[in-house]
Amino acid sequence: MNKQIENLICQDGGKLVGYACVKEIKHKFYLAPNILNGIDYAISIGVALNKEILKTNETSPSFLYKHHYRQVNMLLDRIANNIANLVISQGYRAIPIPASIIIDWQKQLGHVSHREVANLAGLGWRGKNNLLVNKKYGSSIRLATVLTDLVLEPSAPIKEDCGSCSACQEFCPVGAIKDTPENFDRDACCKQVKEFSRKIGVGICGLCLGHCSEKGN
Ligand code: B12
Repeated sequence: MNKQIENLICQDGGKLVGYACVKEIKHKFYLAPNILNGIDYAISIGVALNKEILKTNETSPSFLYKHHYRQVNMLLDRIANNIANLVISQGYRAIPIPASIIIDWQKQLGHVSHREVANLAGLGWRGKNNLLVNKKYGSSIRLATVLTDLVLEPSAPIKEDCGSCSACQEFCPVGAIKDTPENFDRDACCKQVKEFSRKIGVGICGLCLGHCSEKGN
């Protein structure tokens, strides 16, 4: 089954895949317990962002990036849906979690933290910029998750961190990136995203993501 999952992800344009047991973190998911009953595993999927497009985010997010962001979200949702259908066709349950839906605007929460699942599934580590950082692509990746009752052998977690690299830090317009991910200033980041939305009509940022080393697709 793993091979079939990986082939399908690859065929659809996904670059990263990992498996995790989410039993210990599923109480944090924004889904009713009856829906999560028996659902203890997750497939984490990563799609790499286009390096050249990220370069257009010099001091503010570009319209090219805004379009790319939407397209990659659509791609991730399609991949997650296709994977869920594959798993369901084998007699299991599967729930594709959308790449980028906020269901609690006050607390800024999605159904599931894709970053936390991806971290458990060995896709990367938690960077200083509070993003999931992958060894090959840096943080220039977007993520989706498929929850399932199919028992999957968990991938080995990556025991690394950003070390002395702080390449992203100087590009954050509001200084939200500190020396540890725990100290990341989420409120300042949120405020800046709203500011970009008001000023230039692009309600995302992505400067820290594109300046995570020179990695990317
Ligand atoms: C709401 C939201 C935002 C809000 C608030 C973010 C927030 N809550 O931190 C705003 C608008 C500010 C925002 C900004 C951005 N976002 Co955003 N956002 C989301 C969204 C939709 C929900 C986040 C959520 O539910 N958080 C709930 C809390 C509990 O989880 P958490 O924030 O992931 O992590 C906390 C805990 O889980 C814990 N933790 C425990 N273990 C681990 C392990 C790791 C690896 C991490 C990072 C954390 C962590 O620490 C964190 C506390 O700060 C997710 C999609 C999703 N469903 O995951 C995308 C998502 C997190 N965003 C993403 C991105 C790329 C961005 C931006 C770069 C903008 C952009 N789109 O270009 C910026 C950068 C922000 C930053 N440096 O952290 C990507 C991250 C990809 C990656 N490589 O990590 C996601 C996963 C979307 C996706 N489908 O790929 N975002």
